[in-house]
Amino acid sequence: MNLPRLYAIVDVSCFAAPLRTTAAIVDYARELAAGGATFIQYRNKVGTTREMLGHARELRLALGDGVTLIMNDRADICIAAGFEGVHVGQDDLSPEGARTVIGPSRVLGISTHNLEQLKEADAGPADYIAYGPVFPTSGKRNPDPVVGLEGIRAARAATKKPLVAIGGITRANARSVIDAGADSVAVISDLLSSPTKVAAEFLRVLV
Ligand code: TZP
Ligand code: MG
Repeated sequence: MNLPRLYAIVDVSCFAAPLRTTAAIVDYARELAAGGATFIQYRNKVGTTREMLGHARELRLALGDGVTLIMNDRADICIAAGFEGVHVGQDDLSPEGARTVIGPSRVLGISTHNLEQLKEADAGPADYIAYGPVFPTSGKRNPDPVVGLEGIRAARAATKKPLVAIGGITRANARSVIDAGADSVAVISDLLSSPTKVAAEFLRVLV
């Protein structure tokens, strides 16, 4: 698979309670797509399964074929909403379990936070491997230790699978992360202020 340079994450935690509507979440994703984002993850650590499926179905309806949608954590909701893939972490379904649920054709990604986890993921069925946090982040509760650009270089040396860097990535540091060997940068916070404009800026600095 060929990952685009920007992997935009729509994190429902970033939408405060009265604004946490399906319409707001769909609009935000549309704005990302308008800026050129073609690979978008839906991440919901705060809502119910019903809410997740409701948001996900609307996202799939609203965004055209040009956008690949990845469901965080939940292979079942990925299938139910017609998403193109699922992203699992170290505490979710194993990559093998997730692959069993989604089948051979959908995209499978996994988060890893140290070289041991990365090597294990490299030997498994994931299509791409995320590694981080690269920099300090507020996008995750209890984040693992920061791996730095040195960590990305080490991860690059340890896998030939597409490598996604995550954690604290901004327009200002994204180029350095790609130069260290990542294929793509996953971003939550830096996109929030102005999704269309910022997504386009990421893609401009990452050509
Ligand atoms: N995994 C490692 S860091 C992170 C996740 C989900 C959050 C990234 O968010 P931000 O705001 O781009 O640092
Ligand atoms: Mg997870």
